[in-house]
Amino acid sequence: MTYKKFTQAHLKSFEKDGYVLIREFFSPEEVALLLETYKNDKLIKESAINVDDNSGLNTKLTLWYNSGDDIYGAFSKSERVVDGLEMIWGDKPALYHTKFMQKEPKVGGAWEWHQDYGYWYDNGFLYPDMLSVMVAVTRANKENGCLQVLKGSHKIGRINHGSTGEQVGADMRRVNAALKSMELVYVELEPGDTLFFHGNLLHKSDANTSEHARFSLISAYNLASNKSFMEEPEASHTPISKVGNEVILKVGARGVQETAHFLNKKKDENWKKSIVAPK
Ligand SMILES: O=C(O)CCC(=O)C(=O)O
Repeated sequence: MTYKKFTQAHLKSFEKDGYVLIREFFSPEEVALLLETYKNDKLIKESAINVDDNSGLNTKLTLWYNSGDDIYGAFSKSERVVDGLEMIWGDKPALYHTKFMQKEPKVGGAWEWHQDYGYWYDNGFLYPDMLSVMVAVTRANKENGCLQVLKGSHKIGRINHGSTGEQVGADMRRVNAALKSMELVYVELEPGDTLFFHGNLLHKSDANTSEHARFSLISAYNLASNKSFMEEPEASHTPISKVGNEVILKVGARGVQETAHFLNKKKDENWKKSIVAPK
């Protein structure tokens, strides 16, 4: 079996635009298995948190540290992803955390303009050598609130982010200025399509007003040498042990492991610093 590869052309796009979209980076078979696993995964559902947006809708996500030997880990540590990260950074990546995003039909909320590094900066990471990889588990389009990105906005550098209650976002004066000159792109994806995006790329998403769920697996990575000067999980600076591309189908429908450290809104005082809270 042959697998898609992250290429020099992908690297060029990532550097220029702050993101690169690779169609069918994961095969229909691999992503169908991921969706099936999620559907039967009691633990991942029980560990989900709800984050309210301004309009009363809420978006559900499960975030965990300590990626295990399950199907989610087989995706986030797969050699095709890690090889891409090594090309981007020229050095060893670490897996910061993994999120399973569950934007349910009609109720899945919006996410305000933000940069992921706008949050992670506050967690003590000195350099913005951090990025996310989003794998579409179901189709993502305008109707179900796909991701929107501002092409090239990673070059602006980090923008201040403000927060009140569960409302968080980038300084809108700067976002509005950027919107005047930068292209807004709706990232419409089919299952298995994968987006690598820079920690300083401005992005947002609208609510899911459609009848169709939008699920995605988003893994956040850090350059392993970019160790936080604050208390962050060991994994955030431990080089990833790559798993072979074939492992996804070999692991089969193994759900999230008990050893995962789930982000818990009630217990983790600083829960908001790891994710971005929607508007
Ligand atoms: O998937 C979405 O709608 C938004 C996700 C996002 O903004 C993030 O993970 O930083």
